[in-house]
Amino acid sequence: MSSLAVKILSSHMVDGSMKKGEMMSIKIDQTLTQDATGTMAYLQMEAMEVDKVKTDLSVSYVDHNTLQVGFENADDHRYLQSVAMRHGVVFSRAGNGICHQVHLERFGVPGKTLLGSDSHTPTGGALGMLAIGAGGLDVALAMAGMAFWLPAPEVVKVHLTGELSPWVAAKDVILELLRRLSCKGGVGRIFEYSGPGLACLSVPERGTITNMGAELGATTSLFPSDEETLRFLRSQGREADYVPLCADDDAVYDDVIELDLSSLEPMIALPHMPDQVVPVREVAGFPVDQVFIGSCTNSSYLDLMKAASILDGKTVAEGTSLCVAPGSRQVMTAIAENHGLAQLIRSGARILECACGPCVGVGQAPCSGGVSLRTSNRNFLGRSGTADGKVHLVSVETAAASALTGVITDPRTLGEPRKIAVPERFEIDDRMVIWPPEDRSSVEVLRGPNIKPLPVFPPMGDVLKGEVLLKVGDNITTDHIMPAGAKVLPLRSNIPAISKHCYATVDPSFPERAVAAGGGVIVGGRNYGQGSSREHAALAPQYLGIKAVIALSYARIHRQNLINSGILPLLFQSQEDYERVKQGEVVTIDNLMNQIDGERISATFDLSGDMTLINDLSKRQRDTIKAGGTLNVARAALMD
Ligand code: MIC
Ligand code: SF4
Repeated sequence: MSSLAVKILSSHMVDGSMKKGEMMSIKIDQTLTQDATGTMAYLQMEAMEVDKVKTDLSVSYVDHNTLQVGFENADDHRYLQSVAMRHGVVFSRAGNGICHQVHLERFGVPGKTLLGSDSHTPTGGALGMLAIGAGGLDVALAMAGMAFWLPAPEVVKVHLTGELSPWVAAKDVILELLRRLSCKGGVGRIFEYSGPGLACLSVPERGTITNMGAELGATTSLFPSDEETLRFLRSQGREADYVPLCADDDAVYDDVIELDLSSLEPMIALPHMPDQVVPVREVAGFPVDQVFIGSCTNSSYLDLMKAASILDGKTVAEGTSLCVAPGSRQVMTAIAENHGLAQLIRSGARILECACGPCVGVGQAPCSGGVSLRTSNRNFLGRSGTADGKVHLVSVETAAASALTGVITDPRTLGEPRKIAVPERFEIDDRMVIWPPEDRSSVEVLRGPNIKPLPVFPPMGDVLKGEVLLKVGDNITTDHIMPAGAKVLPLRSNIPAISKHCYATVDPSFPERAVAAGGGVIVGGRNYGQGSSREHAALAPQYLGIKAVIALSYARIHRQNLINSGILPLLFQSQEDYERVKQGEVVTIDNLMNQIDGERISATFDLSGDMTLINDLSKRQRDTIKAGGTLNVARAALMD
């Protein structure tokens, strides 16, 4: 009677309960980190004095901060490589590709659990693995051998029937789900794909869908491990990793979504949320300044060869810039050998290195107010590096078609698509992956000046008193709280410096005001902290003295990152209460150490009066807040 998700969860369960809403913990088989979150994760792991990682496999990727205009990123890379070798972590060098693409190709295993310090870790669900995104500290704990705690999720079956029509892609499947369910629609849920429609989706196409399950707010998404999985693993020389896995025929689900693939058409997410989805034909004809093909969502061999076949023998429109970033060195090599790279270059595409690049605002920012069509997964305001850039999310087919015409173009206007054969076996060359040595004891961990020590924080006192330093609305993303981009990303291993950029696009005076006030409180609306797993969106507020956030609801990863950082995430009882609170007033919570054990917390606002707030933390989370954050708890536990 079990779904595949429940089978994997229960075979890895360590503690807690699988009853919806309660907390459960699972054993983690594999971890991944990327450089932007990894420096913190390894600093935290070092602080826990872990000698060798306890997972079956932990991989450290360098794919985000690959632009080296100063020493900072290079310092980070050198630290990451040496700390990996010291502690038994596999290191994927800069140039080898984007973590999710490479992990799918080289390391993912059906039926295993993967925890990654990146919100798109669920990409691994394409292989039938239970792959979850988390903050760096949770990943550090998993590397230290501790179980991962999560709220027991609902499991939703997505039943696929029919077949995708020509020019309609896997991207359109997930855009359609975002249109139907919105960016909050997946919170607390696992999406499990099944049905006869699976047969037309290869593993990388499945990866596009599981990748963007993150934009639904889902805990993760997964596909069964079937003939397609075997074909993919064989193409990677990894057939030995194959195990067939699927749900029981009579599996019970919390909800079922029916999706007839043949009814879909090309879709586009309009600025500035991934769920602002409409059919491409409704906006066709609008001028496009820039097209970007790449990111962990759409940078596989099939994706890039599709783009090449559309662009073959033609030229990118005069007023449009096209940039292309292959997802991995394997993809880049294969498209080069099969003439796709030459076709792209001849068409005028600007080829970038195999990395995140424009997706995270590192290079290729569009012109002011520019329309950018991207195959990536996020289009939050300002994320492209241009404050008023208008990022739209589309399939590779729509992106390539639009690059040729210079206007938003429905790819169905292109005629017959060419058939693209995917190699039965890719060239396997893992020379850019470095395995730790047998004798790790003599490895020196190299810290350049960009690697700053972790700030240490005392536990919270018994009275929480502070000014409401900032009041924000619904759907605040981690990009609002802690922007990415080429200027800020190099500071990821330097909390004091990065904190100065906290809330930069919303209220640049926030960091200074917070320091002047000696810290305080943030008030948010619904789905507070959606988007990435970056724990800097909690570490920076913690550094600035933020003691609590009070919001209407939270995104899972950010909520846990707040708790890990010792920041109390409380809830308003109603929209009215949220509206009553004013920025600038002072909130006091007395007797906190007792109150925190209850589900209701009495607070007094000096202008709005008394208010009851909701505390939905588990016992473990309450203890974490009392101890001043997870690092303090973990240190104590590991040193026992
Ligand atoms: C992103 O897509 O926003 C990132 C950059 O990959 C983040 C992680 C980070 O901020 O380092 C994510 O998605 O978790
Ligand atoms: Fe990199 Fe973009 Fe994927 Fe994040 S979403 S991992 S920045 S490619």
